[in-house]
Amino acid sequence: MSSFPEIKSIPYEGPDSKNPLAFRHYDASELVAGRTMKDHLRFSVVYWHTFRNPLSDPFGAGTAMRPWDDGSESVENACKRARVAFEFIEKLGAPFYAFHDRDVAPEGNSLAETNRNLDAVAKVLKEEQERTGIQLLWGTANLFSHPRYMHGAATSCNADAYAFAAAQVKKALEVTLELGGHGYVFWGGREGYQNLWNTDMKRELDNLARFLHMAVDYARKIGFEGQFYIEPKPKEPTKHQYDSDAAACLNFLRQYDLMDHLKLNIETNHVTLAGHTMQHDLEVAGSANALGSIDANTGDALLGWDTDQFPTNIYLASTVMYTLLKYGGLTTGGMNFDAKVRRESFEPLDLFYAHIGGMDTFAHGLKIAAAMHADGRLETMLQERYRSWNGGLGEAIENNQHDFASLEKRMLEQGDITPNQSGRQELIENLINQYL
Ligand code: XLS
Ligand code: NI
Ligand code: NI
Repeated sequence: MSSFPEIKSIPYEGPDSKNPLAFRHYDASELVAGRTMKDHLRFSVVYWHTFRNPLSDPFGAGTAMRPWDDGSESVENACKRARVAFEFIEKLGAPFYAFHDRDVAPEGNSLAETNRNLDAVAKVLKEEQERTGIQLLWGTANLFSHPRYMHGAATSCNADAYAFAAAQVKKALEVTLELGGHGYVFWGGREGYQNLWNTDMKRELDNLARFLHMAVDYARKIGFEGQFYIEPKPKEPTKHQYDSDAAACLNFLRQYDLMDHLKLNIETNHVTLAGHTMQHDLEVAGSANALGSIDANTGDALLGWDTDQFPTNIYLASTVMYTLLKYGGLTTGGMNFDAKVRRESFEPLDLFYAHIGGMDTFAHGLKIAAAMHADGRLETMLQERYRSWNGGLGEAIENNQHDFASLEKRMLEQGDITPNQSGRQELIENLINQYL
């Protein structure tokens, strides 16, 4: 029985379409810069928001109307929900999905029972993947919802909680492997602190790194070849999350010899919470060869928390795609909609509108970004700005042929610098608007 009987599948109808249940820009098979849109964008639907979020807020109960869900924490309900999820993703036409272990299957009364529950639902997920061709972008473990993780998981003060988390990740890795997952994400749910007076930060970070090494070792041992990622976020739920932004994550990975194993999964709303632009963190990750995947959502400039809204801003999407293309595009990663509909958008149909909007925004952004690269004027202006480094003094400095004494000698002879040139910011901003 269909849970979305009024919807067949979302077609591509082109920019002039007035049909709200059609794509105006996302045409999976259209070639852009030599690659299909499907391969460029690698869209992924998240299980936790789209199928598990009740749309509650701190002031009120959930509003989500999900007729297929009986609200129970039974394995039967979980299996049924999994079938509905695949009907939705298939009709939408997204090639990937992502989940936490506890999104798909209920926690049991013991770890053994919980693992059995997960195996039972994973069986359904596998059947549905085979039926539809939809693939698992990445798996992950929820190490933050259960009260046992009140002090964190891999950074907990309680060694038993650490051990439980290890067992949970071991199982999540096995399931991810079984489902052919392309990757595995660590978002540090409660890996951070509320108060430094009761926190041994050095010890917690050492233990977190040890945990990640153990995860990578185990994954390789069982034959998992997917990409690992960590996902920066500065706060929420803790006051300070250790993986606070791309630069902090890279420093951590370098310090603990993990750069070969993990890339970054950058989420728009997290980056803005950290006080940066998405372009900033993508550059930080990209220039360190660690740009792995994107959690595509957006925050609200007037609200200081992780509102996880669907992305609809074409300027932002074009910027993201421009930077992604600059660094070679997505390979193992994807454009994962870590986003939820608003509490007032409680009907199943709203899930379609939300995803169609997000996919079209990024497809549109991709076309704009590809045009910007093909035209090349932005790149030319950037290169122009650094031309003093392409020969003469700049080239000699970059070839390490100078030291402070030789540079002083040169400036004493010259007296002062050659005049600076304009940065042309306004001209560049005007130019960008020409492509939109
Ligand atoms: C929470 C995170 C989370 C991760 C997966 O803010 O975005 O949803 O993406 O654990
Ligand atoms: Ni988030
Ligand atoms: Ni996320």
